[in-house]
Amino acid sequence: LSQKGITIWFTGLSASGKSTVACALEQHLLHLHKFSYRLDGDNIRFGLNKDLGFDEASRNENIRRIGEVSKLFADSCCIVLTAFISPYRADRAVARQLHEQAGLAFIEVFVDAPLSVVEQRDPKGLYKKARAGEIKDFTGISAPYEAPETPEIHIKTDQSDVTESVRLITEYLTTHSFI
Ligand code: GGZ
Repeated sequence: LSQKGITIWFTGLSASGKSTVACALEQHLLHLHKFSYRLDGDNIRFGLNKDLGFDEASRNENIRRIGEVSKLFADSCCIVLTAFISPYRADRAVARQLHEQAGLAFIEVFVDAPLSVVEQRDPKGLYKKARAGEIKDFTGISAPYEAPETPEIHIKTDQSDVTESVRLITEYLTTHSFI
C-alpha cells in the first residue's frame, strides 16, 4: 500500500445520518479498491466499549478509546471511518492530536441536521423516549452536543442526499490527494 492511512471522523446528533453516509462512503471506497474500515456503535459499543454508558465521563472514555483504535488502523494504511456522536469538542480535539502527532490526517466531517429534523426522523423512537424522560443524558435533549467550529467537511443531511454527501467527501479526498 503506497498511500498513508487517514481517519475520517463523522460527528453529529443521533439520526443525523453518520452511519448512513459512512456506510455509503465505505461502499464507494471498496469499489475504488481502497482499504477501508468502519468503526461504529455496533462493533465498538457492543465489544471493546461495552463497559461504558452515556454519562459525560463514559462518553469521554468511549471517544478516547475510539481515537486510539482509529489511529492504529490509520497507521496500518487504512482509511478509517468512525461514526459516533462524539459530542464534546475537547474529546474530538484529543483524537485529532493523536493522529496529527503520528503524521496521520484527521478529517472531521460534521453531519449536520437540525434537532427538529432528527427528532422528526426518530428511527428508533429514542428522541420520544428521551422527551418522556425514559432515557436520561440524551444528546440534544438532556445532554450537550458541541458542534464543530472548523470541520474539514460540513454536510447538511436535511438538504443533500446520501449520494451528494458521499460525492462531497470524495471530492475533498481527491483534492487533497488522499485517494
Ligand atoms: C445519545 C444514545 C443514548 C444517549 C443510547 N444519548 O441513533 P443511535 O442510538 O443508533 O446512536 C446513538 C448511540 C450513540 O452512541 P455513541 O457511541 O455514538 O455516543 S457518544 O459518541 O456520545 O459516546 C443512540 C444510542 O447510542 N444511545 N443512549 N443517552 N445516544
